[in-house]
Parts: sequence; C-alpha cells; structure tokens
Amino acid sequence: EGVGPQEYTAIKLKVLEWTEEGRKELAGKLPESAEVFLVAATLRPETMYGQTCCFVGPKISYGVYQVSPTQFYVCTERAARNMAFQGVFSERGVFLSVGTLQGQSLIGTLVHAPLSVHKDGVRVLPMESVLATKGTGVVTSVPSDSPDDYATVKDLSKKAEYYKIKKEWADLEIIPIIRTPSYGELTAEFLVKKMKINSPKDSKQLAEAKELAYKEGFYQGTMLIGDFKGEKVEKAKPKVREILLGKKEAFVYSE
Ligand code: A2H
Repeated sequence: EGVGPQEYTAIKLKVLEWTEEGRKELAGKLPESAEVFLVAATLRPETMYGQTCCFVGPKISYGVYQVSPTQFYVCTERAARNMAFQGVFSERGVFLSVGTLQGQSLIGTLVHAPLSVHKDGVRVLPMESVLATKGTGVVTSVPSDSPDDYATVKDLSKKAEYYKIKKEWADLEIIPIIRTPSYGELTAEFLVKKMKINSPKDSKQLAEAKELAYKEGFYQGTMLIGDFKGEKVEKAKPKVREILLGKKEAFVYSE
C-alpha cells in the first residue's frame, strides 16, 4: 500500500430495486431502459462468492455517470474522473453525471452481486469507515474474509433500529469461501473473536486483523467454492478475476 499504483477489480452491482429516496432523486434523469450499477473496488475478487451486502458512506456524495446510452455507474466524482482517463467511458477524459445521490439515500437499495451465492440480491448498507478518497467510495462486503466487513455487519445487525435498516438485510448467511491452516474456514470471524474486536470503530486492531487475514488468505488459502474449488488462492485469484472481466461484470480500475 502506498507504493505505486493500486490496481483494483471494479465490481458492477446492478440495481434491482431503488429506495423511495433514490427513485425521487433520480426521477426523470434516466432513460426507461437504464441499467444502473454501483461500482465497488476490491483487491479480493476471489472472495466475491461470499458477498452479503454492499457498503456506502452515508455522508458521501455519489454521482450517476453515463457509460453508454443505457448504462450508468454510481461512484464518487473522484473515481469517475480517474475512470474517464482510463477509457471506461465513451470519450477519454470526459465524465458526464446525470444526477447525484447521498449515500444515505442509497441505503436499502437491492443490488445483484456478481458470483454471490445470494442470488436474490444483496442490500446497500451504511459503513462509516468508507473513505471518499479511496477506490470508488463503494465497498462490497465479504464478512467471511474481511474483518472490517464482519465487524460492520455484526454491528448493523445488533443496532438495526438505530441505523434504520431491516435486521435481515445485515443477517444474510456468511458462507465459507476460503480455508486457511491458521484461521479455519471463516477467517474474519476467527480473527475478530480472537482479537476481541467489539466494534467497527476498533480501527487499530482491525488494521492488524486485515493484514493477517490478507496474508494468510493469499499465501495459505484454499478455495472452498466456485469454479476453482480446491485450488490455492494465489492461483485462483487471477482466474476468478478473468471470469468477472470476461462476463463484463467487472473492469480494471487503478489509482
Ligand atoms: B476489499 P487498500 Cl474479502 N474505503 O474487498 C474503505 N475501504 C475500502 C474502500 C474505501 N473507499 N474501497 C475499497 N475498500 C476495501 C474485499 C476484501 C477486501 C476482503 C478482504 C480484505 C479486503 C471485500 N470487502 O481489503 O487500502 C475493499 O475491501 C483489505 C486489503 O486499497 C478493498 O478490498 O489496500 C480494500 O479495502 C482496498 O484497500
């Protein structure tokens, strides 16, 4: 981190159902046939089978950027600018927003998460620690393998009323995706419990857990699911990424 450019896999989560607020804010701004995608930047494409929700920062402002006459991407303006210079939109360097949405208005949106075992879609939920200055400002949640994601979904489930969400949106089943010798089949849960992390605000411990989970998963992990079940993560990771890119469910995004 911090050295040279970071190459992310940008995952396209298609909107299946808007919230009331989202619908209002975008009324009249999209063509009838529009397909809108939340775009989440990830470094762990091999974990996408385990997506259970999608995080936005409730106070972050997102744009709705035109990709083609009928396709639109939701991300921060900063990310759209970078995408424009990476040839993601039709004209290099040009990014056109047809509307803006507060993260708060996106909460509860139903989206399709590529490769996820949760085929009926997953919900957009709030995460306070999403940075507007990194990636796309959208983070797809894999609580089996990301300690941050695990701590956040547990907190959301516990305080559903406070967050004004439905508890079941945070309670989608957490399926094992990767086995490692040190942490078993649910790396994030193991580390969060072992390190006694009680809240998504325990940022120092979460940073440590994230480091451990990432290294162990990458170098020692074996896939438990999907097209490359039984293969080492190191080998499977680029192959899962190629599948997503090939199906146009993802694209390369760097910064
Ligand atoms: B990762 P790096 Cl399973 N704010 O994806 C906060 N976090 C962000 C972000 C933002 N604006 N944009 C991306 N991220 C998260 C999967 C995953 C991730 C797993 C395990 C670890 C992990 C599912 N969430 O990240 O600072 C995204 O979460 C730990 C390395 O650029 C992205 O990959 O190194 C990762 O942080 C990028 O972090």
